[in-house]
Amino acid sequence: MSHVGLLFAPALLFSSATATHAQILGPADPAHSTVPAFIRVVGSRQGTPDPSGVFTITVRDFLNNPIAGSLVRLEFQPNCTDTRICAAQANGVSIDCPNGAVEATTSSLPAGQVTLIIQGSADNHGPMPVQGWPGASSGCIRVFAGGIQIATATAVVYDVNGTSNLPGNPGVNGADYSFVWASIGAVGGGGPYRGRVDYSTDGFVNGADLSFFNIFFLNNASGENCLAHCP
Ligand SMILES: [Ca+2]
Ligand SMILES: [Ca+2]
Repeated sequence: MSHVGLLFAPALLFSSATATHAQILGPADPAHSTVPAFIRVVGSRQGTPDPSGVFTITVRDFLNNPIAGSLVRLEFQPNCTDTRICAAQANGVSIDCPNGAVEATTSSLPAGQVTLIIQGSADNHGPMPVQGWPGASSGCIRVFAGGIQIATATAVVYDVNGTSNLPGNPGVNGADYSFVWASIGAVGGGGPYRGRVDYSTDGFVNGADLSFFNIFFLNNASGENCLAHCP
């Protein structure tokens, strides 16, 4: 019996060490995880998501160890009141449409990272109020990893009238330019900050944002967008 006990002892030790290691790798720590402060919600061209919308989230624990296999969830609703994500997203991005959220899992190589592009629109259309169309300020996207909120991010949106898209009506076009121009003018005239038009991602809305939008517009990589959106 004693021989059997000796034979099993190393296996028990290894098992104990593995369990301890697994406990160290979690949970996600907001202070050590990395999330961009601004996330660009874009369209597509010939079915390919606009690469200018790409961003990376890195999930780490309190010892700065990257966590692979962590489920990252970005909740646009209920706080991003003027953003509507597309009902279908690119490969690797799952969608919880009724709750206005997307999900993806961090990889093991590079460890703890997930790289995404999120497609969607804003829902401005019709006559603009003097103060500009209503919408979210900063930090409306809530970002979770493994069920723990690790950050918030501001949603920047280019297809500002996208929920009124019809077949044959492109994503980002001259109509959006006019809407953006008017929105920025409304903020300049005393209206509240709207994250969707902060294209320079500096926390302010002014003429510089129109220049940044123009560069994006001329690049024409979001000239198409989805017709079906989530709530
Ligand atoms: Ca549009
Ligand atoms: Ca800005």
